[in-house]
Amino acid sequence: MTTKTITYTSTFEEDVVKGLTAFPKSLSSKYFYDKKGDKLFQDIMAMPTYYLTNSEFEIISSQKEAISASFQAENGFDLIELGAGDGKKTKVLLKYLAEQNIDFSYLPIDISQNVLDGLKESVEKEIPGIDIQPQQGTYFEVLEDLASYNTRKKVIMVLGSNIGNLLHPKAIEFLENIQEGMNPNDLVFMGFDQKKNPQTILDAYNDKEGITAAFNKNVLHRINRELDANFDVDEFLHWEVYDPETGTAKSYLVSKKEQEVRINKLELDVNFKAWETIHTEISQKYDDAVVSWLADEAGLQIANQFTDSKGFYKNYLFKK
Ligand code: AVI
Repeated sequence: MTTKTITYTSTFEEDVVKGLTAFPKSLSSKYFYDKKGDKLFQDIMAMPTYYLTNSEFEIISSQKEAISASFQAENGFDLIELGAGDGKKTKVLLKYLAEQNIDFSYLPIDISQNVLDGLKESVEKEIPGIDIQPQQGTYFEVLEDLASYNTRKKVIMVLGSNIGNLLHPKAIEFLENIQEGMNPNDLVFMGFDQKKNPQTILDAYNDKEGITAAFNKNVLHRINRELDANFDVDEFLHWEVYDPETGTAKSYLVSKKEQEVRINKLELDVNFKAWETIHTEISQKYDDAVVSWLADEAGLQIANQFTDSKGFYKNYLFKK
């Protein structure tokens, strides 16, 4: 018998093999975000049922004075934003800081140079004179460099409840990596979506228009395109569950029938039984006790918190 060894040319390939040959099957939500996935996520953020955007926008708009006051330092500060995106919410804060003549630099960090170029252009147009220094890279690369940004106070900002896509041990690791790059006066300003009526959460992740379904299924389109596979995407259902006890929302793709999928580039055949699942994403919802536990595990403390009028969402300020 001869066994063929395939050398994987990317972690995407490796993760697809691992995820689709495991039981139960899974694929990481980080692979949702190609060009089409980025656009679908923008569309999700614009849906009224995806309340996270409006809640965080309300917090920043209505409490910008108090938020800015907590960031300020004698020699000014560097506002480092991880996963900057289109900056819609951040711009409200940046505008306010600029209007108050507060001394700060804005360092948006994103994996996509495209996103950063667009952001720089729009920020400079809307806030003339702002000191913006985009940095391209993954969270991991940037966090490694964080300790070297040592000239003045750092405020590290992560909006959008992005931390919710990590299981608790990974979330602690992420917070710990940030903490390790912080000096005693540095701060973290981070959004955490809160536990609430389970129906509100299900509606946010299972819209009638099918935008979230398309976002979830995009990972299959991506495998088809990039790894020369033949997923019949219509033969998979988007399915969302929310456990109000743990606060974990989970997304699945469910095979509607028994089927075999060929992934040519990986020389892999994947068999699905009828109603077999691929777990694709978690979107964790929090309360104060859990956030305080995560912070504590990572060597951080909650210094302040800001919430919206419905209590749907919170931005916490952490210190070392
Ligand atoms: C980016 N992330 C925080 C979003 C979330 O809410 O988990 C991604 C998303 N998934 C489905 N809808 C939005």
